[in-house]
Amino acid sequence: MANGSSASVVLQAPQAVRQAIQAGIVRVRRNVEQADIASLKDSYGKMQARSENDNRSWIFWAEYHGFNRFDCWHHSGVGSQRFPYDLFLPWHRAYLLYFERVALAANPGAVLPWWDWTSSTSHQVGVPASFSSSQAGDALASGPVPAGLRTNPNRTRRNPGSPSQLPSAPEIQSIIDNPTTFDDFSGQVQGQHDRIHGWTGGDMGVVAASAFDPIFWSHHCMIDRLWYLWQVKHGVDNIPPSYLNRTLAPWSLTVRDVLDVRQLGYTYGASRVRIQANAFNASVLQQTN
Ligand SMILES: [Cu+2]
Repeated sequence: MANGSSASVVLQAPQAVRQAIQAGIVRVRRNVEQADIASLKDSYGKMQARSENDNRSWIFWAEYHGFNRFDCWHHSGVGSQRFPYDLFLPWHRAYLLYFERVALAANPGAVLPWWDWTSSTSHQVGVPASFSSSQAGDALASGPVPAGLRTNPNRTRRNPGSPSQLPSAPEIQSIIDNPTTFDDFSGQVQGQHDRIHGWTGGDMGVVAASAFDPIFWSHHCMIDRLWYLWQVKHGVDNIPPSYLNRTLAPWSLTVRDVLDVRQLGYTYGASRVRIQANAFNASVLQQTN
């Protein structure tokens, strides 16, 4: 497929998502410990094998975050610019959505799984075993880095801390339960997010390189899930109104567009979900197992 035509496939993805929602079915992002790991590995392997000039490649998508485009939002900033608002959560939600469309195109079973670093398994093994194969070039254990970043080693590396230092489930639950503002919640979640990047170490500890590591996507899936859980508890549209029409550059999606994950065609946890077409308010959603 030529690059030009695959670009339009990716950028028109919300149309396909809309059709899936109108059919009454959305995909379910699962815990890494219950996910379809074989499909994910197949998909990531295909993306990693593509040339970095191919807009369906691993490197092309990772480069939105750090080297060499640096479009990501962290702590009220993009690159060296600072703003009086913080799009960390909505920006990464859009980013995961587009990345997942590419992963699903490579293998329809490659729904992004979340890495629950609070689970008892994580507190024993640290980085999930499925992402820690010692086989050279394993598509979940490491990802390729572009020659412009460095040539040796040409794949990502980690240097994780002790599993006992990972956040506890009660610690994270208290952040979700605590009634507070969106900005305060976002700041607290970013603090935990930073902590996991640092704990994982190696390339995950560096903004320029982190998105090339396959565990990045499941770490951010966990972060997106925490926002989802907070929204279920405190309101889907619980965000300053001035945020709603801000665009999540370089994409044309706005903050309003990404508030309701079920509008985006996915949810967390339940095996099957029915949704009323064009529903925006969470109160009209019906979840079935
Ligand atoms: Cu991150």
